[in-house]
Amino acid sequence: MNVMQKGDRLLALSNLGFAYAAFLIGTLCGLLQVFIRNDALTLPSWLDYYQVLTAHGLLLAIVFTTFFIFAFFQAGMSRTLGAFGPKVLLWNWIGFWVTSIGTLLVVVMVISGQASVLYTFYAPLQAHGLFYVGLALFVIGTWIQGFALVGHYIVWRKQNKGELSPLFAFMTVATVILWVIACLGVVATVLFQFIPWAFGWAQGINVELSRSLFWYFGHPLVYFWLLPAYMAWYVIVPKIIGGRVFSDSLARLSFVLFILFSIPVGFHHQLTEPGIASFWKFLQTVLTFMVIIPSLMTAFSMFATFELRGRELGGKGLFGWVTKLPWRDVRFTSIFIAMAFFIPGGAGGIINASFQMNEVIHNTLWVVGHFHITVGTPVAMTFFGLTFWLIPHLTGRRFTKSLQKLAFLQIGTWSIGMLLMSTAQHMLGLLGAPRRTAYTGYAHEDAQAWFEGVLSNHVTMAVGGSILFLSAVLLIFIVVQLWWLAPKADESTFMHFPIADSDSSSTPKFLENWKIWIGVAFILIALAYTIPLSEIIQHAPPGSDRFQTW
Ligand code: HEM
Ligand SMILES: [Cu+2]
Repeated sequence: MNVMQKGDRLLALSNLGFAYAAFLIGTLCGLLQVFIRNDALTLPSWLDYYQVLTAHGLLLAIVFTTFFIFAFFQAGMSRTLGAFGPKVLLWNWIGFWVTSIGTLLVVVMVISGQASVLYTFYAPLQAHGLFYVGLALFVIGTWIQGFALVGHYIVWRKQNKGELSPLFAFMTVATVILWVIACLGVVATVLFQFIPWAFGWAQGINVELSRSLFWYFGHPLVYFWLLPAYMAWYVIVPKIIGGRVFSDSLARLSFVLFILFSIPVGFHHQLTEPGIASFWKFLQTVLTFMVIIPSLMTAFSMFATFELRGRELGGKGLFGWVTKLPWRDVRFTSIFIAMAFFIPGGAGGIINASFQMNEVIHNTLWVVGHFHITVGTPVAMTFFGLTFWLIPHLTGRRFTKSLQKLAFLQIGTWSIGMLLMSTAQHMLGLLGAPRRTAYTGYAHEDAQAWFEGVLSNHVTMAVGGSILFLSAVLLIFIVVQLWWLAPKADESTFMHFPIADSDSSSTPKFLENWKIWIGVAFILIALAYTIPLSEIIQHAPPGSDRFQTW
């Protein structure tokens, strides 16, 4: 069994520390938002709602997730394929620093009030040029870290010719491939459209092209968040509960399908936009729904693992196995609750992606409710669960009984807070409350009355948001304890964090033939995007001027 070296652990911890710093500031912004929207708080004149909201979206959805994901990948790759060589370690560090510098540049521009463009930075809103430079550095940094991990994998494959790689490594490589292909869109729009435009080297900007390139990236971005959470579900949870990976080939196939079906689908975020013929929206919507296949494969494998383990432990009858699962282990329970949130989250996603129903919820608070029960809980709470076991293994400290109790309190409050906040957001959205608005007191009084229900109420949303923020602070407390203060663990145990063994003896080799899958991915992308993008370029209206509304 591999033992993680000190350098590798320091690297993972650095990414993790960055992630949680962003998490604390980001959730504080969230707290401000719920009070502003409910008219209980007015910001001082030097701070603007859209500045806060930009920080919230970026720090949580982009910075927290990405840094956490790389911490997880680095720890897991070093653990499963062996310690990083000096080159791999060096490139990981270079990547980490480039990502960090990009992030800091973006944050400075947002704080100085020159980039209140929200995390989607839609043109023709225009931020300071350095904001886009920061974004570009961020992406390049993640690519460097990603390629360093792929390099580590290539070395392993050379040394183990003809063998399938461990499941964790396979999934990491799949996620990095998805990320690199997805980022091509955002890199293209940032480098060739936003930077020349923001620095004044080019006059107008093709708004529809920039939005389309953004969403070419923006949808697979959600799979870049989800796949690491699925990795925890597929390869960590079975180990924690003492079970086994249900099927190695099914797990690999589902990841391959996620690469194929998560990219050529960005138009489902643009269903209300003119300039894209409805046929292409239809085609991409059909491809969107294909993702249900690997999603249900994942759900099936999880429950198969749970049931097999519950029966092994003596569970009888149709559901007797449920009670046998290790509910008192917070590392399992947190992730189980995270999965449960994904059931309404996924169902809501089907609604959002449906042409006609999208008309009802588009740009309303419903959407905000939706992503808080997808990325904000299933992904984030899986990461919390991972945090509870990852940090002790990186720092050599013990996850004591009292910390475990606090962790239960933390996931409990996060669940309750999120249920309140997201239910209120879904309901308010259905009744027409817009998203991305500070305070909606301008509506007609009859419409205002719709927002005075028990659940359809901005106050309910604020109560949920406050509980969530308390939960976030509690989590930071636990992180600090596990990092610096908890009692030291026994040397011999601490560096082996749990990763389930999987049996790949009957897994077909072609599943790890990346050339095939990258090829198929590009064919699908070309089918879905070539014609509509060339139409957007050929029939473009005059480019738009710069707008700064703050
Ligand atoms: C203390 C916990 C949190 C609270 C109170 C909170 C609250 C909010 C509120 C009220 C909005 C909507 C504002 C508006 O549309 O006017 C919002 C937007 C958003 N939240 Fe959260 N949130 C929290 C945690 C999270 C987490 C953990 C994530 C992701 C990992 C997240 C991601 C987002 C994103 C991406 C937006 C959209 C930003 C935009 O429209 O540009 N939030 N949040
Ligand atoms: Cu999407």
